[in-house]
Amino acid sequence: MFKAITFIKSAAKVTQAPSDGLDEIILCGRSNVGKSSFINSFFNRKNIAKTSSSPGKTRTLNYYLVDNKFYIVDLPGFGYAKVSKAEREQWQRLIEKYILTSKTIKYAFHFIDSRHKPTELDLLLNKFLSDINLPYAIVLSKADKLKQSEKAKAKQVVLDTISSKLSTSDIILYSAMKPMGRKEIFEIMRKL
Ligand SMILES: Nc1nc2c(ncn2[C@@H]2O[C@H](COP(=O)(O)OP(=O)(O)O)[C@@H](O)[C@H]2O)c(=O)[nH]1
Ligand SMILES: [Mg+2]
Repeated sequence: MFKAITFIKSAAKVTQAPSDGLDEIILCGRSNVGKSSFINSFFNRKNIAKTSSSPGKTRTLNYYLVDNKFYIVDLPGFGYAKVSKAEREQWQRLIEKYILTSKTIKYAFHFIDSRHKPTELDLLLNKFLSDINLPYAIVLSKADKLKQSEKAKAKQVVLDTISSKLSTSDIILYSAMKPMGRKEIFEIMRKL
């Protein structure tokens, strides 16, 4: 596993991103899907990323440096109903601009709650990622809440709804509470 993770900064604008040229792996998906919990659990640090039961809190790009080698970037969550449309569009522009202009983003983890069907916004995000040819995997979060029989079904739902060249190995069941999905994600990061 990785040795150290350090919170570096929150950037409200693309221009505030680190400029050291290190590779980045981005975490994207809806608010409240478990992105911050992923960072805390995967890197075994209880509170390095702030988690919240009231969604829509992450409004910045949050940079975490791993082993002084690469960044994990926690992106603002999208699709939370209680923020205004204008505010949501502002987030979307920030994310798209950031992904399109960065030369250091090497991979994306697209988080989807394993208990729910991908939303319209998930389909848009997936299309965006495949259109720009950024390699990615789907992380089906909160998989501890699924019964054994529901796990394969959850993967199948993603394969059926998201029309792209995904294979089952690109869909990872993850839990922040139980050891599920860590090896697969570690392997992806290690290869990068
Ligand atoms: N059961 C369960 N709950 C989770 C898991 N990951 C996150 N949560 C809960 O989901 C809520 C939102 O998590 P958070 O990490 O803040 O989501 P974010 O908005 O995507 O960063 C919190 O109440 C977490 O405790 C998980 O793997 N299993
Ligand atoms: Mg968060």
